[in-house]
Parts: sequence; C-alpha cells; structure tokens
Amino acid sequence: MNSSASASLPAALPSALPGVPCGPLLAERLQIQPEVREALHSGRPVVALESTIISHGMPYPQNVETALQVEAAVRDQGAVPATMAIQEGRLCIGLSTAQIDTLGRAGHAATKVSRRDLASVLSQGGLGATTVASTMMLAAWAGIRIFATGGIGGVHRGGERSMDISADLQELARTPVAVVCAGAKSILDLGLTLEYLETHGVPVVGYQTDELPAFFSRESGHAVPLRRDSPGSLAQLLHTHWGLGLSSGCVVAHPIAPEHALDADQIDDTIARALDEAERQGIHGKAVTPFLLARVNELSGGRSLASNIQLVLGNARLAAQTAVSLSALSA
Ligand code: PSU
Ligand code: MN
Repeated sequence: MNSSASASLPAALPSALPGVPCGPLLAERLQIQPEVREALHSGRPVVALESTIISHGMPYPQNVETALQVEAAVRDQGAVPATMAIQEGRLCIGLSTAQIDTLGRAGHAATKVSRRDLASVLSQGGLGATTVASTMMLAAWAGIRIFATGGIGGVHRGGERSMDISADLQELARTPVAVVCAGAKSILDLGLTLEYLETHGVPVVGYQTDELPAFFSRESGHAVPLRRDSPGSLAQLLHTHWGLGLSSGCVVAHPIAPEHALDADQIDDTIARALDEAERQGIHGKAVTPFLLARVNELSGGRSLASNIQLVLGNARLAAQTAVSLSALSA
C-alpha cells in the first residue's frame, strides 16, 4: 500500500473496540455522556441499552418507566448504563431522563434505526431509536462490550421465501458485542435463526439452560449449542473469544424467571393471530416487527407487558454482572 492510501485511512477512535471500522465523522458525531465516558476511560463496567424497545417495543408510559428501571437495575449491580439513540445529528451514548421521556412519548414517530438507516437519520438531524443492530454499532464505537435487551430480531417465519432476516443477525456476525436477551419471540422461526447464527460463527450461549428461550416462555424446543451457569464463566468465554481476535458478537440467552413466564400455547395463539393480521394487511420491511410487537401487546393485554418488563430487568442485571466480571478480567 502506498503512503497516501494509508494516510487516508481514518485513525481508530481511542475508545472504539479493536477491529471496529471507524470513519472520520465519528469523532464529532459520537456524543458520550460524561459518566459513561469516565467509566470507559477508567475501565469500569458499562452496559449498552437499546431504544427501539422504548419507542416501538412497549406502549407509553410503561416504556419510559421500564427504561428508567432498567438503568437503575444496571447501577444496582455496579455498572453504568448507556442507553443509545440518535438525536440532533448526534450518536448519543447514554441518555438523560428527559431524552428517554422524549423517545417514549414519540413512540412510532421516532424513526426505527437499523444499520441501513443510520446515516439518513443522522444527516437530517431526526430523532432515531436504535435497534439491536445499531445499538451494537454505537456500543462498539464507544468501546462497550456488553448490551442488554428483551429479544433480538431474527429470521422471520417463512424467511426462506420472504428473505425477511433481521439485520440484527448480520450485526452479530460482524460486531464484537455480547447481547443478553431472553431469546426471541416466536413471531420468528427460532430454528432458522439458530442456523443463521451458526453459519456466521456467532456463539449462542444458554444461561443456566440447554434450550433457547422463547421470550415469554423458558423453552422453545430448540437446543442451544453452548451453556454457562455464572456471570464469571460467561465473562471467561467472552474474554477468550475476543482475546483471540474474533470479530463476531455473542448471544447470551437468558430465560425469563419462572414466576413471570407465560403459558407458551396461549401466547403462541396470540402470536399466530398477529402474524395472520400482518399478512392480510400486507405489512412488510421494517414495519413487520413493530406491528407484531404492538399487536401481541394489545391482544394479550397487560400480562404479556408485565412479563416483558420483568424479563428485560432480569437481562439488565445479568448483563451488568457479566460486565463487572469482564472488566475484572480485562484489568
Ligand atoms: N423483539 C422484541 N422487542 C423489540 C424488538 C424485537 O421482542 O423491541 C426490536 C429490537 O430493537 C430489534 C428490532 O433489534 O425490533 C428488530 O427489528 P427487525 O426485525 O425489523 O430487524
Ligand atoms: Mn425484517
């Protein structure tokens, strides 16, 4: 390579995770909250949190209440929360309570931003809520390894024909961030989702389980390839994965607590109905998942929302414990 070509390569951000591509605009567009910046600087544990779950995943005001409880749960375990969003041309790493409230009230008026939509929303100064995929990107640019959410996107039912495969899976294939989730809702084809992740070299680790949980319920009938039973052993696995220079992320599948789990058959009927409505109304593209999430919430009433909130809180606690263990290993 000649010297002018190498001179034009952007320098990595000081804070970005190793191996993550960084462009020159990031230095001015990345806005890291002081508390998060300080924690990252001193090697203290930080947990990334997404915001599409706030704008498109739950109704107001429970979405805002949950987002704030999730941040508190992360703090209780000794880590610093960093909820992500895009606002006024900035990639925001860590939000104020007012910013979380704005997103929660905006709901579907906020743009759901995945990798594809990032530059568009940023360049127009709009309000963007980050999905699992774009939250992983922002986390990687800021230097955050661990991320907690409810459920990841995946291969939709019929995905082998529709090609409706969430960009979350491709992001897990290329961005070195671990996502602690309760598996995925059975709006998806969980078997195909696992196959896709296997092909792309993404470890899927059951936390105290041998089965991929199905969000509202602890079992899906699909075995997970890996299992760990403590935050410390999860951290060991992640430390080794990235220590080898592997560039993929990781799915940590944490089943909902038994006392909050819903009956699988009952929720499956609700999901089947929501899927049928989406098909009849010709919903497609990025609108599919938010439509299904909203319909499942409406059709199943308060019970599914209460379970949803509890599983997110549980994931936040496990993610924070894992981040604490990982930062001790990296010290
Ligand atoms: N599944 C949920 N709750 C959510 C989402 C998925 O149970 O809030 C959101 C997440 O932000 C996820 C996104 O990244 O939907 C996936 O959207 P799509 O399938 O369009 O990639
Ligand atoms: Mn899709």
